[in-house]
Amino acid sequence: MERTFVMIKPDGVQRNLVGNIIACFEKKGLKIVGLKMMRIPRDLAEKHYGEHKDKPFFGPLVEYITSGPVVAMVLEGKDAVTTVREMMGATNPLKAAPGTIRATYGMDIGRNVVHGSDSPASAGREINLFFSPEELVDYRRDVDRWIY
Ligand code: 3AN
Repeated sequence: MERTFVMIKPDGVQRNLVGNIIACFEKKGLKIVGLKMMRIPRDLAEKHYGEHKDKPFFGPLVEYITSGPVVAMVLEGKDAVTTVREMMGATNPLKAAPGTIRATYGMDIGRNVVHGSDSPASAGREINLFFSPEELVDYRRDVDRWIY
């Protein structure tokens, strides 16, 4: 089974969307194997968004993501990376397909509520950045035989 890194960004926490967003992923069938609330230290934010360091929005992006607590999680399931990306919708909430998380809850590209890894390679990198191996829980769900 594939794993992906997902984060409810500071706007999602401030707007009381944590439960709704986690419920979307749970109801879909994804399994939570890691979950924590945290404040992102500046150096971790800069590493996480390293690929954007030359973009004009890099400074504001780091400011925003470190501005308040986030909820970080690792979700597991068949094609978890693509499944989460499809459920989130396009980066710009205005372009996100109706029914996606960003279309439902977002208004602005700089406040798009949720992050999800864009490839299995990014997922591996981001999971390692945010979670230690002991924080990830290996367990079996009987319900999986009804999901797959
Ligand atoms: P995604 O989160 O959909 O993978 P990326 O990796 O292109 O999108 O961008 C990372 C984050 O940077 C986005 N979630 C968004 O918060 C921010 N971002 C991307 N493009 C812009 C932009 N043009 N203006 C402001 N913020 C942006």
